[in-house]
Amino acid sequence: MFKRIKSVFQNIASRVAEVVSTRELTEEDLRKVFSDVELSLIESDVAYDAIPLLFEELKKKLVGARVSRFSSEEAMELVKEALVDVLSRVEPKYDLVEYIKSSNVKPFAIVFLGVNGVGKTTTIAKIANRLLKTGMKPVIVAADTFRAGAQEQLAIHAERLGVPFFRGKYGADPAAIAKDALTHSAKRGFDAVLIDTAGRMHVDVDLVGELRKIVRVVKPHLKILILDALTGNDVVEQVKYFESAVGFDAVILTKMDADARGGCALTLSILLQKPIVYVGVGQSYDDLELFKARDIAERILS
Ligand SMILES: Nc1nc2c(ncn2[C@@H]2O[C@H](COP(=O)(O)OP(=O)(O)OP(=O)(O)O)[C@@H](O)[C@H]2O)c(=O)[nH]1
Ligand SMILES: [Mg+2]
Repeated sequence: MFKRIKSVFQNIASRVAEVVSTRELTEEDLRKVFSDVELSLIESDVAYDAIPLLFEELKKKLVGARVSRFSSEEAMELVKEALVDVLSRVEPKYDLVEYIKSSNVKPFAIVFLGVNGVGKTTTIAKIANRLLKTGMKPVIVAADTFRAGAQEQLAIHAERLGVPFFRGKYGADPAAIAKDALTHSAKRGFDAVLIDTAGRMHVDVDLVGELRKIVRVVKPHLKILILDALTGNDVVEQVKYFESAVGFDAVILTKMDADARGGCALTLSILLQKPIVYVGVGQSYDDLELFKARDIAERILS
């Protein structure tokens, strides 16, 4: 995991260590280090636009720093703390599932958004699993009446988890299905309604209209954008796209376990300004973890 970004940050840290063990680090020193590693940062999926901001953040912590002589460990620690600061910008204040449980909102409606294949359906199953474990009763709704097989896939998860499942005919109005599911869930005392939507490609204007309608009709308490850590730089485009299509409140970053580059989380922590409520770390239901800035910084600089 994170092999690429790891080697870039180890390089930054050792270069910083070299300086701070003899004298205070200047802005110029750091600029030099950054210009040397810029390409490697980009190759690790750190978005180009994120680099100047990353520089500014590290500058706050590192410029003027001085450690005792020959202590490269202390210098590493400084870089790690700087990284924790950066990643903390997207760390959630609450565990979402705990938050739903403690809110008085019932049923709590969440619409999940994201382009094709990022892991929406899998993540919904993971969230349902987490809700079940805290004693809540979720229902799952397939508001994807577009892609063949989408509803069956969700139905299989629902059955395995023992969670009620709502679906409509192919081509039916997803907003109407979602609304029905919500009304039904309110009557039956369910705690949360998890709404899966069709994966949207950038060019699909019709699907944008459909998404807007779902949001207008359902009035979800949360809209969560699912992003795939393997997407690379396009992740920034996806954020912009969904922001302008319907907006969203939080992100779940999937496939972190398979991410050899590692820059995606860093890019998001700089450009997103919304919390990453969970990260996906595998294909089974329990593979959903809280986003913890310190854990990730430690994985990068271990
Ligand atoms: N390794 C790993 N694989 C994941 C993770 N999350 C999802 N996947 C896999 O990614 C693939 C796509 O996941 P789906 O949940 O079907 O994605 P989707 O966004 O619903 O796709 P569409 O409905 O086609 O838009 C599946 O093979 C999942 O098992 C994760 O955190 N780690
Ligand atoms: Mg799906």
